[in-house]
Amino acid sequence: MQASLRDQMEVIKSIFADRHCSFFLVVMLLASTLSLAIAEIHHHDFVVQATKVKRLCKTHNSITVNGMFPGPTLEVKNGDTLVVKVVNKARYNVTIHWHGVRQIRTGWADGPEFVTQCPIRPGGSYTYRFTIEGQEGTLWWHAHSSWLRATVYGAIIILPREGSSYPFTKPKRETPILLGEWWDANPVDVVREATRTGAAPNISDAYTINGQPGDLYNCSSEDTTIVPIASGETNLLRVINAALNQPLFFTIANHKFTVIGADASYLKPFTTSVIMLGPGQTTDVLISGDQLPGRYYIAARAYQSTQNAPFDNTTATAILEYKSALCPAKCTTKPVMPRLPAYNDTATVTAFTRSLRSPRKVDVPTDIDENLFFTIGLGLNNCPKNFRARRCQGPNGTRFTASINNVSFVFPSNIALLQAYRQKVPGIYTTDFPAKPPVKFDYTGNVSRSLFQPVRGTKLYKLKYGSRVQIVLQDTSIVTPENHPMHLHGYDFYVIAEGFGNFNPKTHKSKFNLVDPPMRNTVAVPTNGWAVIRFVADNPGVWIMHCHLDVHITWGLAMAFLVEDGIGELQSVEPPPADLPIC
Ligand SMILES: *[C@@H]1O[C@H](CO)[C@@H](O)[C@H](O)[C@H]1NC(C)=O
Ligand SMILES: *[C@@H]1O[C@H](CO)[C@@H](O)[C@H](O)[C@H]1NC(C)=O
Ligand SMILES: *[C@@H]1O[C@H](CO)[C@@H](O)[C@H](O)[C@H]1NC(C)=O
Ligand SMILES: *[C@@H]1O[C@H](CO)[C@@H](O)[C@H](O)[C@H]1NC(C)=O
Ligand SMILES: *[C@@H]1O[C@H](CO)[C@@H](O)[C@H](O)[C@H]1NC(C)=O
Ligand SMILES: *[C@@H]1O[C@H](CO)[C@@H](O)[C@H](O)[C@H]1NC(C)=O
Ligand SMILES: *[C@@H]1O[C@H](CO)[C@@H](O)[C@H](O)[C@H]1NC(C)=O
Ligand SMILES: *[C@@H]1O[C@H](CO)[C@@H](O)[C@H](O)[C@H]1NC(C)=O
Ligand SMILES: [Cu+2]
Repeated sequence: MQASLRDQMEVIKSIFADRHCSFFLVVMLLASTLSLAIAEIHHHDFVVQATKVKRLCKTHNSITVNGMFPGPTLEVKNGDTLVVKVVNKARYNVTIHWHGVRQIRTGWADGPEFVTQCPIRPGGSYTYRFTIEGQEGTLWWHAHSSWLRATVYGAIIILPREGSSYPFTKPKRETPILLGEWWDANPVDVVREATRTGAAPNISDAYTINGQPGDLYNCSSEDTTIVPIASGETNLLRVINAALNQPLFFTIANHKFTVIGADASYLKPFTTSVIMLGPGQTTDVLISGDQLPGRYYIAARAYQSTQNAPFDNTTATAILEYKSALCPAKCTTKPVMPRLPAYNDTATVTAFTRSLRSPRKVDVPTDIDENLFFTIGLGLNNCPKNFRARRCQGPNGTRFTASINNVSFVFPSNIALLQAYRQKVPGIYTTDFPAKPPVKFDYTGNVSRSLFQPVRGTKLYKLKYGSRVQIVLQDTSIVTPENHPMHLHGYDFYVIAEGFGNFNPKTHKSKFNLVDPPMRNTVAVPTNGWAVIRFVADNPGVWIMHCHLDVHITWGLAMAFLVEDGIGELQSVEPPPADLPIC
């Protein structure tokens, strides 16, 4: 049915082919069901280009979409189709990923460079076409090429479909809150320098809220983001962690949050004064204008789960401003500053993530077909004795690396994995990604130095269409334990349990929540701990799973699933679009 719906859309689109009209209403009578479906097709043009952006007293030639930083917000309804023509006028290769969009059968539009497509070269273009189905809430889009997503990102808002409504009282106002990370340098230079030296990349110079660092930074207070509210109203904040390398705490002075969704899935509402988001994650919260009219700081700063590693310890702020506070004209007092958790407050993170529940009983896959155990963590590559010291500036003359099950992922460089799979091009990848680590060890203990160096490889794990998959994601303490935000493309999954130390199948099964676990696309695996996720492999294609800390994906903390076609067209990947970039 989906295919015929798409065909009808194609026909209607050719009739209404008017690129200036950004979206239009299409009413479709589905002959097969005689039901009335209302879906829109939204056309957008994204021009990737260098733009002068001034932050922290200095102007940079940042790469943006349409000259905007952050980029444009895409607002759609559940069931709508997006057609985004991306034109690359920058001097870098680029791709765009629609983070969290399931891309059922449309893997060609997913975006990760050399996984589902070759990059859009400077001067080139590519039109991403996909339908958002069965998802509501907040997602986002970002570049999936080098570190361009530092400035190439924006919100995706998915409203309930026509005739349906929120599972909570309709908020008066809705505000996307994009948390970002800013370098007083070219982010592409920062990652290239790290790749050359083998050392950890330079830390950022600021965090941002909707592109602005806020009052606590030099040359920034004139442009601090203002979030309006009126006494008595309830507003929805759609919070997105778009930072490259840092999990962030987020809070507002004197105001409580009612958490109602994450990663475009609804949650059982609960209240808290602080939330934590790993990069890639989104959280929807309601706030009420129930405090004295005035100005209150909204603040974001680091949750730092590693010890002895340098990190950006600055604080981004925006201002929640009551409309009756008559600001800025008659506003003299400084906004109220919230108390933030300590940088290393893992207990607060644990309390928050343990509060996440689906609104009701959900259909968690049981009778697991694929029982996977993945160790995730860092590593160190030894350098030959006579190797130029310039290239081995990691700890003790090594180079940093990272891996899953001791395989450090190497991306192809002249074809995308999905293309290689469909065109049966040999020699690009193998399908022997290990289902468990090659060596059993005390993952979170004092790990022997002899285990630090992983092997490199482009290994995929093959899944039969429809198989029920469980993955235990186990952090290791190799080099340092760390909270890794693990993101799976093409799927949402249930997070059925998490804990600290080594996962123990005998004792930890009793902790599994098979009733109302939260559904996500990115799980923040506890530092020196583990998380268990489950999903049904019902979306054919090649789907990367990776740590959403860009520094870690750069070092190889990734792998990919190859999900085979099922039976018939509706269980198969669509043919590639004619304009799919080739290498
Ligand atoms: C990284 O930081 C070092 C030390 O501050 C600086 O010399 C270098 O230029 C920075 N690299 C980039 C690419 O900004
Ligand atoms: C802000 O500027 C002052 C004066 O130029 C300087 O001393 C200080 O280091 C700067 N602070 C930050 C956070 O850059
Ligand atoms: C942030 O880190 C710098 C450099 O390590 C340190 O000097 C400063 O005191 C730290 N600031 C805070 C608020 O922790
Ligand atoms: C967090 O950091 C503080 C100060 O740096 C330290 O005293 C405390 O022991 C740390 N807590 C944890 C749980 O590591
Ligand atoms: C580097 O060497 C020092 C001294 O031999 C040792 O204490 C430290 O643990 C080493 N660090 C790593 C990451 O291997
Ligand atoms: C970790 O193990 C090494 C030997 O494998 C030992 O030399 C070192 O003292 C141990 N460190 C700790 C903190 O137990
Ligand atoms: C990873 O593989 C390398 C090469 O076989 C080996 O030296 C290392 O000990 C392995 N590490 C782990 C954690 O399995
Ligand atoms: C850009 O992409 C092409 C493949 O389409 C690749 O050959 C080239 O190395 C890439 N350029 C950079 C700078 O990564
Ligand atoms: Cu990571």
